[in-house]
Amino acid sequence: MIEASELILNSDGSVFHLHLKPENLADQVILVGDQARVETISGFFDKIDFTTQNREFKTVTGWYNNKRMSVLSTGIGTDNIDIVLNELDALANIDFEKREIKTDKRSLNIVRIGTSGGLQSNLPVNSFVVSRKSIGFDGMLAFYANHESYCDGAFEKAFRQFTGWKSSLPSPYVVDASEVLLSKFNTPDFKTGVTISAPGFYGPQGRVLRLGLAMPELNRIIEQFSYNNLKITNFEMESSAIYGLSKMLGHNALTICLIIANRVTREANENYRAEMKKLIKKVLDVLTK
Ligand code: R1P
Repeated sequence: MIEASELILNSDGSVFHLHLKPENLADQVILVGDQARVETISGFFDKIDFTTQNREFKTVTGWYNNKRMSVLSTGIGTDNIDIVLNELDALANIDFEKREIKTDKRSLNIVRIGTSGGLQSNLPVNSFVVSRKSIGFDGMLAFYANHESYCDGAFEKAFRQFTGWKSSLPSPYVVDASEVLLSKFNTPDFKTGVTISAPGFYGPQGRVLRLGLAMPELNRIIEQFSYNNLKITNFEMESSAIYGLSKMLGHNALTICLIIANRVTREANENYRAEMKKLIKKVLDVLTK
């Protein structure tokens, strides 16, 4: 029995932050950071069954190409992802009436469509990047027992050594995407890469406005790093926790990002919404074909 304080349900029976009941959630889930992107995606739906919002967590469940899907906004950061992934899993795998874990487990397909900054000069603004692996600078997964067995320890070690990682910073963790989802996006429209999730937009991604950095050369070193022919391609703020918690809870996860800035060439496209719409349409089509 999971106590009321550990799994908080609202008086209407919905889960505490997401305000969803189990029947509101489709097996195909699309996560976005921005609430406005939920509207953009559900604008492609043929039919809408359900809409709700609490704080930054806005959800629309509907149908695209005869497939039911739920699109929901997570807000920014892996701390929000801890809430979203745990509550999505609770909706799928905990009986809310008995407050017990179900014996038959439901596995969700979780695809994040995000924006991101490029870390290689050959990755122009407006590219679509699928994250084969995510590197978490955020430290969130370390709060969970046995998380190491879901991570790529050899990659982590090589990265720490190459960068001269400072022990005062959270130790980076590395988790793989779902192979099943990754294979669907193996087409010329998408580049594949390795994505860092940072626990901040400025210092943790090497941006200097008024404050100096603990590791001032880190982005330049990251650009040089390669391991088993994999280069680090981009920075965003959610994938590591999505990949880590999905793997631990038995869900499939993949992140696909539109590159809206390149940190090496110093370009940015702040008017990215038309390109984002193209990416959304492509992803929806791949997921439903
Ligand atoms: C930062 O501006 C936000 O944009 C990126 C980052 O991961 C972070 O959430 O993704 P979204 O556009 O999906 O929010």
